[in-house]
Amino acid sequence: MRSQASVLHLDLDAFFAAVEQRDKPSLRGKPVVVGGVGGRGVVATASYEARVHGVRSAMSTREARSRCPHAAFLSGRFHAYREASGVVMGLLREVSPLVEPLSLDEAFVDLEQAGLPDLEVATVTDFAQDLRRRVHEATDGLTASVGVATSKLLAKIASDLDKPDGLVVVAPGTEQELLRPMRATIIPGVGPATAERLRRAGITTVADLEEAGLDELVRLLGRAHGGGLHLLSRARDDRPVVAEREAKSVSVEGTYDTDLSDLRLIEGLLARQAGEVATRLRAAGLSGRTVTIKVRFHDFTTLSRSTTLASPTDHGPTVARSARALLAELVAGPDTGPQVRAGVRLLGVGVSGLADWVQEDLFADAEDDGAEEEDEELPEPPRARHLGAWAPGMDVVHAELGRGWVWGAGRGVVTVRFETRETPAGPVRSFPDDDPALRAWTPPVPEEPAQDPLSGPA
Ligand code: TTP
Ligand code: MG
Ligand code: MG
Repeated sequence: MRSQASVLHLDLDAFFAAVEQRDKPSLRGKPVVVGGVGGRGVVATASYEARVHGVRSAMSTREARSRCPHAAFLSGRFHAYREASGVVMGLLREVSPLVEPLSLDEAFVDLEQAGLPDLEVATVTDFAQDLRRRVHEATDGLTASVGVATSKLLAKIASDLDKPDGLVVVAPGTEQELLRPMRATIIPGVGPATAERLRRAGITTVADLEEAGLDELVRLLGRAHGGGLHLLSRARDDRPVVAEREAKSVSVEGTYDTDLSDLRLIEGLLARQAGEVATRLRAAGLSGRTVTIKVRFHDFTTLSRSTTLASPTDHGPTVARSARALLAELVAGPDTGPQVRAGVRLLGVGVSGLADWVQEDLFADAEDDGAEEEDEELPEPPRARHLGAWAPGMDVVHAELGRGWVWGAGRGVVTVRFETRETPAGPVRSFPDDDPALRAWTPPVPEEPAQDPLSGPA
């Protein structure tokens, strides 16, 4: 454990919902729920106004609607969340070269590298307040909660203690005092199964963990897990803040007795492997952005091809679609095409660049309703499919009335509220849902300019 409070953890408040409230002035101060809005949708997050009514992440949208019927239920806008995340991470990297993002809305920052005059509690407190103010300013109004402590464990716990819009600095030497009364589940690695096993042994709080001691924890949970918990329950945590986390990956591959040359068969096998990879990702609560295929030819040369998605996925059809596109590139290649046709003896699919949380695929509702995971015909990208469908919350632009967002749609009518981040709360108007004056709006700046060779600096 460090002797000074030099680890900062920042987490944005009600992130997706806060971005929606920022961009939709009429929803500020109101209950907002972001998630899958269809019959089997799940809540990604809720504004604090909706949480008062008991709405929580991962709850079914159906349940959320019954608890808070007057909330605005919005499907997400990932372009806006990625943009806001980029602004915040950029700001953090300005204050320290050592920033470790954990998800779109949270990161550790190593303050030893931040060039502060010292790391006394008063100094880091002022620094953290200033950082929160700068995040608010740079994002046009999002709030962040921050924890500062001697370790990652305590900094992350601290950032959650005074949410939303809070700051907690844990003075060095007070860590165990803070942890003792907390539930054992506050310690990472104490999931529901471990918690139940501990509970049966009479262990429910961190103080109980501490009293149990190393031998008892090892007996209950095994050497690695028990040993780890023993240390963490005593606030002993030396894990460094690392800027580039090792890209973990999940992959599946198969070798074949006879060389495969039937393209349809190869595609089918890739799709099946993609499904297995996705199942493993979901089982581990992981998702990743980079999809890779690996192919070994009849002459044993092996090559791999990768592609990077706009957002992390753990969805079989999405992985399969990317894998198939990569295979198509190989087939089209002047050198690789003939090799594929001459026969393939190993195939593999992997996903890497894993997030340690599952980013809800907010558009997955419709896909999960069908049996598309097994379907040979892969679906269109969800985003494109839904663009015509006027999903609630999506950005639109009207030829005369300008920009707004879809308030609701159905029975051939789409209702739009005309307002943006920069305007006051705006008026609501309805249109036939095939009105040619109304179209989906996407941000003007390409998010990955590298993909478009023509969009260099003018
Ligand atoms: P969190 O930081 O866990 O939650 P939050 O920012 O919405 O609220 P809090 O104030 O408690 O920090 O997650 C960040 C975003 O990640 C969240 O806004 C939506 C998304 N998310 C999901 O899509 N599914 C989930 O199950 C969770 C927990 C989050
Ligand atoms: Mg958050
Ligand atoms: Mg978070």
